[in-house]
Amino acid sequence: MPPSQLLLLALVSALLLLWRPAGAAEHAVGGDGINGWDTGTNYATWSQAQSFAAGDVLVFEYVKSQHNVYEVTEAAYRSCDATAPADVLATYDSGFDRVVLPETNRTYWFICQVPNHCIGGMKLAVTVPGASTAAVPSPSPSAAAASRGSWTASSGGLLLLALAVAHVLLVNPAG
Ligand SMILES: [Cu+2]
Repeated sequence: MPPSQLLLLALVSALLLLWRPAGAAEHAVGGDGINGWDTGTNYATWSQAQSFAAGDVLVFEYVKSQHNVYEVTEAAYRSCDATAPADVLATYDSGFDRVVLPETNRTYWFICQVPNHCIGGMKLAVTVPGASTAAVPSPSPSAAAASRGSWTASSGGLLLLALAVAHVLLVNPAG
């Protein structure tokens, strides 16, 4: 395969990774792949690099029976102790768990409940921000949709630009 085609492939692949359809985004916890949810990932760093909106989906992917996902209270998240039933809000153990973040202005707390895994770092806090001003409790659905829409439009522009560049490179290969 000539270098120009490889470049095009790389460009398209990169754009596909960046691409998000309008509406709810999916977040592969810890990155794509079967070991996204494991003991070797810094989830504070991962979470800070994401931006979450109400309706977004967390996807926890891991080897079933080696890990699990417990949505817990903040206290249980901080102590890594989810033995009190009242501290457990939801549990998942399919190995491919999709968890919707329904509300704005709320932090969601997750741990792996397998012994010592939470202490070992398998704990995730995700905050869905509220409105930017304190006077408005939550953004209206139309405002949120408009903001998502413009984001998608700018992605579309980026895609077209990159395709145009790739086309020029293909038509006039440097080498
Ligand atoms: Cu685990």
